Amino acid sequence: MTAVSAVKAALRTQAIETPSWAYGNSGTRFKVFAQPGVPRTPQEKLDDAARVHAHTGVAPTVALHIPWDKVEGADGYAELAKYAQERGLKLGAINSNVFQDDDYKLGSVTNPDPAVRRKALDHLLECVDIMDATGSRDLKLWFSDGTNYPGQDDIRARQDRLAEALAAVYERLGEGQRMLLEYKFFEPAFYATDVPDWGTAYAHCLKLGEKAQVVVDTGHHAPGTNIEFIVALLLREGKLGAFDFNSRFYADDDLMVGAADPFQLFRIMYEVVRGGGFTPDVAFMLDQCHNIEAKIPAIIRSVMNVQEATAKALLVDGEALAAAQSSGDVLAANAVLMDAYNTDVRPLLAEVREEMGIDPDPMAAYARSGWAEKIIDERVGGTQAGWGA
Ligand code: PSV
Ligand code: MN
Ligand code: MN
Repeated sequence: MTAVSAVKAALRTQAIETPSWAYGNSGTRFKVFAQPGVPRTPQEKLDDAARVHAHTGVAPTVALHIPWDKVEGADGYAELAKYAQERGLKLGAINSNVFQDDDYKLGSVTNPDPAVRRKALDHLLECVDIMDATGSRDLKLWFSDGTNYPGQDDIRARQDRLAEALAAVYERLGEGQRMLLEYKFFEPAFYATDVPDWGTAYAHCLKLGEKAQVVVDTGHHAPGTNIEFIVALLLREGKLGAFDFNSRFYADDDLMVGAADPFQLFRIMYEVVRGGGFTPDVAFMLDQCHNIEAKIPAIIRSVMNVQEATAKALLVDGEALAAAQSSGDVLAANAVLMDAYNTDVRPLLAEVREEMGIDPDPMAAYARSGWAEKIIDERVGGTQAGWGA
């Protein structure tokens, strides 16, 4: 039986990164629903993120998205990092953006035009400059590149162009910096996406070296994909760099992680724990948009959902499971896993929070804090995350 004290100690070390864009207005390509009180600046996004960390105790870093979080001035990013630090936060992954410019209609780093490729590469290199200023470890790369029609461009040549750009970025990485390559099986390209799956991302990262790691965005798979298998495999190969957590019913829905399928999240976290991935070497990030629900409480709820899945994964009785597996007792093995999944871990997490000196009920504590009312009063004309613009 796993010692509860060890489970609690592990939960206290958990770190979940929240995305700056989740605090801003967002929507679908049909409509952005503006909410009162949303942040108008990167600094205000950090103010909100500080509330999430204050109430959960496990959300100490915030991912930035460039240019959505662009700040001016030679020392702008260093000052933003200081602003974060003064609020008990650190800046996390820098997300690049080579998908919202007319020039990228036929692709960014895989575009047939060398001038467009150069422009995209310059942006990625600028993101590494920003990492130097913010002290961020990770550069996250998601490419919308791909083609809509068979024959539109040469699939192999596009892979060569991608490899060339990735190699140039890799060369530029400093000590302690990494690049995280994210895959997505479709959208916005519909015929062939240039980084559609973990295998493509893995092949590029393997060639580049150990500073290149794969990101698993839980929303970026075809329905029915066994994501925990991918997690187990990447961890086994030392190539799992990070998660982008969210939930999906149909496609890239970006709903609250653990909302659509908490059992899947548990299975993923079990493979993380089993594979030794519950360490700072794997970044646990949210990549979500809150279009119709209030943003800060939705992010708090998401963090709690990841915590609950983690607690259940840590509670799996490894010895009993191994014994059942080696004796071929299928039902007993499955029961060990399900016992952990069916445990109500909310009282355990409430105790963990009390031991950390925070309120055992983060949702209620936030509701009582008055922050939601304060930002509605003080902030007028909040910004859009960047989606649906
Ligand atoms: C687009 O699918 C996406 O959601 C990717 O998951 C990126 O991580 C994110 O946008 C931010 O660029
Ligand atoms: Mn993502
Ligand atoms: Mn996505």
